[in-house]
Amino acid sequence: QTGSGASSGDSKSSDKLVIGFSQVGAESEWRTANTKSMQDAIKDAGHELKFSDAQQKQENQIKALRSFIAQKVDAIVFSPVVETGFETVLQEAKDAGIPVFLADRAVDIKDDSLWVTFLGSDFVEEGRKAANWLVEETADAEGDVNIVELQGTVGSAPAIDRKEGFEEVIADHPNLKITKSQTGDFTRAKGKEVMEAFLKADGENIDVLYSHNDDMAIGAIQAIEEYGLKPGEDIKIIGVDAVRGAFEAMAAGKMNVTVECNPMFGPQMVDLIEAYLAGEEIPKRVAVEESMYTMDQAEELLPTREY
Ligand code: GYE
Repeated sequence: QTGSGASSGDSKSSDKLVIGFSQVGAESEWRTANTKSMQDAIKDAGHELKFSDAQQKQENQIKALRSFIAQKVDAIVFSPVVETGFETVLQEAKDAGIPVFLADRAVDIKDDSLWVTFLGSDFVEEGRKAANWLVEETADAEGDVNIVELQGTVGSAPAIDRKEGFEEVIADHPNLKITKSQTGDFTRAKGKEVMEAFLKADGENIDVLYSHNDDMAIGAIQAIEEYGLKPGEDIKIIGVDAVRGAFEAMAAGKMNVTVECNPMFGPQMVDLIEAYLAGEEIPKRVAVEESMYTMDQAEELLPTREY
């Protein structure tokens, strides 16, 4: 199978491609870095990009995908806001012979013929890494460790999976307790707002914040300071993404750890699209490589961070 689509002619796949990219939004530092990585990679490869920002709304994504199909693009890159509800539109893309490449977030859809591959991080593993850090950090703790959780966007793969991985690990440590958990929609503003509510309800009893991304953690850090406590000391802060803002907060002693989720996979995605359209076989799941970083490494690594 060449995958170049019945309607798009013969040797197009080796030349300039038109690629439609339906992005989640611009909710976090991670997201803006990811958008730039994709834009740069597509441009550098000499292809044309049609970009659509969904502003974290599923209905906007469905419209964008339909518009890409109508424009007969050669390939669609799709970062789904949430996991469910995309069957119909993905079937329409398939019927039109347009290959869909899932970027960053997965879908929860049985028929895996509706996309070519999923390139993204292992969010469950990220949740486990965050919890494993906490298990070690609190090894000598006497009594309960009260954790508040800022969840990502409701129904999104990273929110579901980061919660799952974290809970899986702390289940073996009954003194580690999630006392409050709410969505902050992956944004700083919402992270701050929800943390304010957590503090108001239970301020002195919060030992740890587990935030599904760094931006919400950074918002929460502000709330904690305004409340009169020391983030990083009075309340330990765990984030995910490893964006520049997290390194700055760690270097200032206000954040303890961030689990890396690497958004710079634009070149890897373009390679996959080109390979597929050239008739090569592509694995159904491709992982992005990543690590994790602590406060004591922040100053040294900050200048080397790409995002
Ligand atoms: O962690 C968060 C962003 O889907 C991995 O989305 C991505 C997540 C990322 O808003 O900052």
